[in-house]
Amino acid sequence: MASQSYTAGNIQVLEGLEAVRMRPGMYIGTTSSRGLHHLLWEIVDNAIDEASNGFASEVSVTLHRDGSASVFDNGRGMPVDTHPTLGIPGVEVIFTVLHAGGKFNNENYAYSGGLHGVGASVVNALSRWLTVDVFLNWTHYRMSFSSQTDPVTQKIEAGKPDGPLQTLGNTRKRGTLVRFLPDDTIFEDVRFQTETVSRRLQELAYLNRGIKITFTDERLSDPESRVRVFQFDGGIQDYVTYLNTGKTPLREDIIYLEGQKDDIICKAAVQYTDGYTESLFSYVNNINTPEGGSHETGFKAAFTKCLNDYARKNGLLKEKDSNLAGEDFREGLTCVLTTMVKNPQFEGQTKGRLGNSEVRPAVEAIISQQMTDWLDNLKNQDSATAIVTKAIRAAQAREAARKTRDNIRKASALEAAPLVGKLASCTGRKWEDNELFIVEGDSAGGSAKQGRDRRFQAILPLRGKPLNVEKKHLDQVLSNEEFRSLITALGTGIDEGFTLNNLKYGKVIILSDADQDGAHIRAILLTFFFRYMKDLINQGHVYIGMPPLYKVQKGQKVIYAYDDKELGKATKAIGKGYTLQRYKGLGEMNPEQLWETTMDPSQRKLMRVSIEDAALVDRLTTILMGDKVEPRRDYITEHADFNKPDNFELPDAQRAAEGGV
Ligand code: 0RA
Repeated sequence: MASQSYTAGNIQVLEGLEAVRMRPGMYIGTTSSRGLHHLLWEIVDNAIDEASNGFASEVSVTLHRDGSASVFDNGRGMPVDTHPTLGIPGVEVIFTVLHAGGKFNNENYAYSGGLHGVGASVVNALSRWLTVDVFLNWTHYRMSFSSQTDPVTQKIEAGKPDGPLQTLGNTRKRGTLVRFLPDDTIFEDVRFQTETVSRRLQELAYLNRGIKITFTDERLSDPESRVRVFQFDGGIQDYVTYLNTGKTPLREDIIYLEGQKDDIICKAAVQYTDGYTESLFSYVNNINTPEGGSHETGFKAAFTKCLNDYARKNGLLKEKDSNLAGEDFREGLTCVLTTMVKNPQFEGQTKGRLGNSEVRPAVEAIISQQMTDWLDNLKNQDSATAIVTKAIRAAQAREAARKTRDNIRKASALEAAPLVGKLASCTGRKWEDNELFIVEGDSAGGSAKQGRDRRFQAILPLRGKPLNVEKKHLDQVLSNEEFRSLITALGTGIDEGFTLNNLKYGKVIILSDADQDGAHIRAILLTFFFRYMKDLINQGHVYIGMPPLYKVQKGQKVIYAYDDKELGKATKAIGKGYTLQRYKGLGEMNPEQLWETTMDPSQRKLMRVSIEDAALVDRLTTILMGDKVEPRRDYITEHADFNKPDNFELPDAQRAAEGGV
């Protein structure tokens, strides 16, 4: 990497700081837990940029017991010399002037995180205090900032320097250490989530080959999980191996494609499994693009074309055969695609799609050339043939599925004949208000049918365990009666034929027992939605109903408890002489109880299902649903509880009490 001389003069100055506290949402999107983590990502991204541009080899992130977070990199050290026009040290500019930073003149850093790049000053503005230690030229410098109340106006001014830049002494270290305490008057919740941070750092370590990222959570007492080190010398190839944990690869080798065209760098790692689903994870400047965009389009076009050409050239496709579809070549494919782009434009509702049109032809050219080389290589002929053979089979299955799907569409046009006797529909006309309960077992289904409010609650009982969709082709899923009922009931169609507009229920609620079997059924249903109706989850329509585990009763007074902690509270509240009932299953509750505890909107607890991190969910569904037992058992024992508190929907009554909508 170029060793130009960097001075504070390189930093462009655009505007002042105050605005950030007035409208934090404008800068970090939200003041929820997500926004809080955004602060940390901002500082982490800067450190990773320093490393990925070749100036640092290590990044350490620490969550401290006082609630602060710190990020260290062993890079060049932020500039401490005086800014030519502002007359203050470079670090001070970086942390007090909005939009300061080399990121705006693209000279110092070739590529940097586009979405998070709001600037370190935003982090300072939203922190109680922030300190930066710079180790540079054998000297240890420090500057600290904090919120201060103006003695005259009594206004809180955040991010003010506590004093001038200090010189603390000599050091042999090199780099930058930033530590900050998020302001609890701004954020709803100021606790960093161990797993959220850990996951993101692991992802960054995969995406930035070789960088050693150390994560320490000093708040944890368990020495095993306190310190985690992420370093992957195989980069995205290691990422693909990780994503395929629990899957069976078709071939051992991972196809690795890499190239640069103009300013665009593109890398892809691809491995086929014997499964049927497509898992393509794309990134731009280290930021996930779950909605795809021009880089994905370019990749897919090149990949499909190269493989079709290969199939023809080698007689696997005959003259009379039509080309295979892109999706046929992506069945069972796991791919990580990462692109570096200058000035990325993120589009779409969640800014999850890359808009830059110049990226498509560049990626297409890089992948075409690289993939052609790979296919031409003699040692890859077996793998190439296996890929084409698999795609041909996928095309046949797709045709079979299309026929079945058409049949289902015709069936639902005939007033959902196959549903008679199963679905108890509701009378309400407003789809948004209507709820579909998918209930485990006929007996619980019966109670639910009797206990419900039929004006807006529909019940679909499921008999036995549904088909495990992870291991099945779409046409097999479609010929399964339980799933057909579900698809017909929802009204949306499935997979390519899915249209959210036709959804008949605002909430789709999975109701299964709080035991192993129940969890399994829930996982199968979630996998089904995840694979074939992803937007149902993305748009927040899927919920998990939470039946209580205990009923504590004394005379007329009844308290339901949903876990052991609540049970403790309940028994204390109700006093001596209570009776305790433990529910083993939904089927043990009578209709009134089921209504009261699990279905009544004013009392029940629902958990909204979200796809925070598609890569994680994908890996989890494979581990939980795939055919390898080992990773599944390991996962379940490690993470017995994957209900994230963020996702709880409070009962209406409680919500009103807490002043929510
Ligand atoms: C030299 C010049 C500039 C910044 C840095 C070094 C630098 C920034 C960070 C952020 C985290 N660690 C760092 N280490 C070094 C200013 C010009 C620019 O922002 O590109």
